[in-house]
Amino acid sequence: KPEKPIEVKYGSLTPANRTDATMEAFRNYGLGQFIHWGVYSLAGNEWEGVSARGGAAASEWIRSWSGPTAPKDWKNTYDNLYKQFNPKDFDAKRWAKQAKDMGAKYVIFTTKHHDGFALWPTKYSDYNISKSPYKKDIVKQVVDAYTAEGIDVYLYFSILEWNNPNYMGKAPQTDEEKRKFDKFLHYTRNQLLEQLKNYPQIKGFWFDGTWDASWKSAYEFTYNLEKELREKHPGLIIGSRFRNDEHGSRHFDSNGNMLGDYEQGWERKLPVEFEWLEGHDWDAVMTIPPNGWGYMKDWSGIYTKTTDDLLDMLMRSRSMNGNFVLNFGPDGNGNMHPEEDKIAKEIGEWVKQNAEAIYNVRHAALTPSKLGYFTQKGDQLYLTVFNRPVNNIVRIAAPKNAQQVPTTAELLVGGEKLNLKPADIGLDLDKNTYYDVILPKGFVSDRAFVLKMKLGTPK
Ligand code: JFZ
Repeated sequence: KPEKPIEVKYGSLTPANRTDATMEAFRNYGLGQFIHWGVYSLAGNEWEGVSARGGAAASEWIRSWSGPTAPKDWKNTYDNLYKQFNPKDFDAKRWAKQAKDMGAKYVIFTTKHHDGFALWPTKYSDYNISKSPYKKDIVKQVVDAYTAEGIDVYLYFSILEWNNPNYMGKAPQTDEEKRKFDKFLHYTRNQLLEQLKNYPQIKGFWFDGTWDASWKSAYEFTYNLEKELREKHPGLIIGSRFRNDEHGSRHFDSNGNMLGDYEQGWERKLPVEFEWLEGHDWDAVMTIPPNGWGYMKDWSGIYTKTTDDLLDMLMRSRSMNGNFVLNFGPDGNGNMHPEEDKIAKEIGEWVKQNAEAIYNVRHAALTPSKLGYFTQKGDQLYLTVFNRPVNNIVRIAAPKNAQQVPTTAELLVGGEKLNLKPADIGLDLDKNTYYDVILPKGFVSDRAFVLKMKLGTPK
């Protein structure tokens, strides 16, 4: 953010922290699902001597991988794989049911990843699902099935296309390049308007592949396109990864105003302190393996996040006003990885029991706890305890000047009333006052558990 505002013509088009009902619903989602599905799902992370295995490799990028055992014409082989795309077990209703049972309130679905293959029958390119043996519109099935379950749909859309001759990484220079890239821009606009027209139920777009100099040079076009999309689809939600201003500033314009409705930079990472967010709306998207969003056959030899890891990330996100979006990479037949099935089920069981602490909650103005994460709804305070103290006393710190402090406590699951008392530790240690919640004798919990407290004025 500059000391003095500078001139920005193609800056932010929307106010910070929109107050309309659609955006308010976004803030209340809590948990979302991401799905990466496409031609790369057929290949998984190993195909004909090409390997996208290990910590950093991402299977949806397998087209870009090479190596000594790769076929010479690997990219061409990949670009013809869609002729085998015929997912015999694909059932969008089954996915939607699983997402619902997991507790997801929104889904982000890859309609077209970097390889350019469209999972809907787009009129603007032949490289699409209608040319595969499967033929049917996958995006429509996903949109309909999730909508029927009451789950809001966001469409993932990669701008960057690896095999599109009109796409280039660098800013177009020659007249020929300019002509080609202009074609590409209009093609992109057509596809987006086509999606809005075909799938009017969607709540937003999740843009990706917008980092190249070519797209960055098209700031006037992308500014007008964002405007047009919003006019065509009132309430549309777009993250900060769509475009940049004329100074090349991405996510935020040169005056620090967010480009879009929520911060879209939290990709496989989470904020540590609430203050980092400066009040922005945000979500975090997360893989179960270290990296890799598309189907990975083999999960051995890498650390894959556990249900407890993921619940921790969910509640950490909620405690800082963010949504947590967990990625799934179904295989080429349309089946989730068995481990994903298991995790979805386990998350769902926990989320169902502790829903009150997860949905429609906000950041609580208490001193962050090392034992877990606070969330708040009105005068209800929740502490989800991940690190249970050996003495069974959950000590809570409230700033000395706090308007509201915990007055009563109970276990969220089961409702057992707990003893809560001010902790007079006989020392003026810091800026806090302390309250102790005593866990009942014999209390056991396999996973994190939630303390529900009533907030009131300090005595
Ligand atoms: C992108 C894709 O390249 C990837 O395949 C996947 O779809 C993911 C969700 O998005 O990867 C990114 C994009 C942006 C960042 C990191 C990885 N980023 O801003 O740090």
